[in-house]
Amino acid sequence: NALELDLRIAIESGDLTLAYQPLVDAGTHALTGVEALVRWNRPGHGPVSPEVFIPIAETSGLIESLGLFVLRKACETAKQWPELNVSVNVSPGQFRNPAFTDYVRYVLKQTEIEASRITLEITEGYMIQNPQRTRQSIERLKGLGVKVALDDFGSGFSSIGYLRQFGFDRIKIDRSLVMGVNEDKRQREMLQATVALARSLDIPVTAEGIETEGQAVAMRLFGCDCLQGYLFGKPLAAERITEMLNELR
Ligand code: G
Ligand code: G
Ligand code: MN
Ligand code: NA
Repeated sequence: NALELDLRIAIESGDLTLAYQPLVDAGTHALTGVEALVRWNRPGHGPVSPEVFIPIAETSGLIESLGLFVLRKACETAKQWPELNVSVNVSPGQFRNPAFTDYVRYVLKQTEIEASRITLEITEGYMIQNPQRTRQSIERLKGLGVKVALDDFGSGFSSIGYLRQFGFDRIKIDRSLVMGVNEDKRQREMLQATVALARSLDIPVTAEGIETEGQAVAMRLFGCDCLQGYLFGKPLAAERITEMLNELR
């Protein structure tokens, strides 16, 4: 179909861009990293959300080249920001590919980025279907020196058991949970317990979707060491991140 064809052309001609959303220290609110988020301005149509085109890339065999583009671009850009960690989303279709570790190794080498500054974010859906292979893939990726984070925790079927068994370096609490932290007592208690549990396994926790000071204070109090959300910054062009760093330097 037309959308798929346009997407194919966009990937081949490098017509996708990345936006970078600030990640801040929960205590000082200092910028510590960014999450890369892919953007596509479809000619003649305007911006298309990754929520729309990532699933299309998954079913049409484009996810590998799209993912490779995003990873390479994020690693190249990260070289300008030696003080920041850079997170990159990995979709199930990429993660499922047995060659995924090989191409991560290749991009790390090609871009000469320090592997420990890269975090790969994985959502839980795939893990539950293939726990054994997931564990192996995570181990191999960690062997390359990159960090691996569990994204969108609490949004679906994630079980506490996975946290321990898969060796994640970090978990990211889903925005849908964080939203209600100061409104609903039950949700607040569940969030608190979830963060405490991750902490008891020595896994650092990021809270996503922070939009108010109240949410920032609460999530810090519960033990999150890193915060992300519109309160600290929307996804921004790379140039804006560079400007922010220049003001701090
Ligand atoms: O950037 P935005 O908030 O519109 O992202 C919507 C969804 O698309 C989120 O779930 C986000 O994780 C996902 N997404 C954004 N960029 C990428 C990417 O480069 N790769 C993958 N696999 N998912 C992405
Ligand atoms: O699934 P993932 O966590 O990768 O999704 C990232 C998406 O969440 C991005 O599309 C980003 O635009 C969106 N996002 C980030 N912070 C906020 C926020 O504070 N509020 C809302 N509504 N969306 C956010
Ligand atoms: Mn993410
Ligand atoms: Na998320």
